[in-house]
Amino acid sequence: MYFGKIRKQVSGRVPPNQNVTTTFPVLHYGNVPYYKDMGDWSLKVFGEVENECSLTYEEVMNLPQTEYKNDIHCVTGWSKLDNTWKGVSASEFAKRAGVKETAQFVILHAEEGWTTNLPIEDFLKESSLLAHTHNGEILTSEHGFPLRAVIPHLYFWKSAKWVRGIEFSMTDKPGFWEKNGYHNYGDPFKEQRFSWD
Ligand SMILES: Nc1nc2c(c(=O)[nH]1)N[C@H]1C(S)=C(S)[C@@H](COP(=O)(O)O)O[C@H]1N2
Ligand SMILES: [Mo]
Repeated sequence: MYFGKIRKQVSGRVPPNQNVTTTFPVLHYGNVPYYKDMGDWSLKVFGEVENECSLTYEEVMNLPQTEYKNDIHCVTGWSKLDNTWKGVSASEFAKRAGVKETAQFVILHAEEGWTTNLPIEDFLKESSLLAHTHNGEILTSEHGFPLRAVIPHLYFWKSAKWVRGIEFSMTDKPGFWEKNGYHNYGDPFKEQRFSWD
């Protein structure tokens, strides 16, 4: 039946035990950074790369820009559909720095030493980006201004806000939530919420 089909499609988009919200909740550990002068901001790309580099805000904004529409899924149970993000493709940073073949993991470093980890294949996926804009608006400080990761196929805690460093690593380095009981990978469709899932 027509209706049944539609419903099935919609539910297929939402991972198990998630509720769709039209709001945009704010979730994080620690303080929101408010920048007065973007001259104090930089993004370091380091680790298993040929050319470690530090990019200014202006340099990041002048990199090739990309737009991607996706759904996001927070481990606390909300999903938000149809987010349009603008920013720089994650693979652009890998290309620029010249990632070595020895790199197997990416560690995203945010303000206050907060980190999260993911396999390099997940970071280099076409849908992964470092975004500065959400649904046509520059990110608010609460949502990660000036730059946040968006890794939509994993639970949203992997999408680090206030990113200041992209580390390519030979070894995996569990980040803040991963050390505090969350799953190391975090596939929402497999409900990999906690380390024991
Ligand atoms: N730097 C940093 N990034 C972070 C977090 C954090 O504590 N610090 N929390 C994560 C979690 S648990 C979620 S659900 C999302 C929430 O993003 P939002 O506040 O924009 O909805 O940010 C992720 N990124
Ligand atoms: Mo979260």
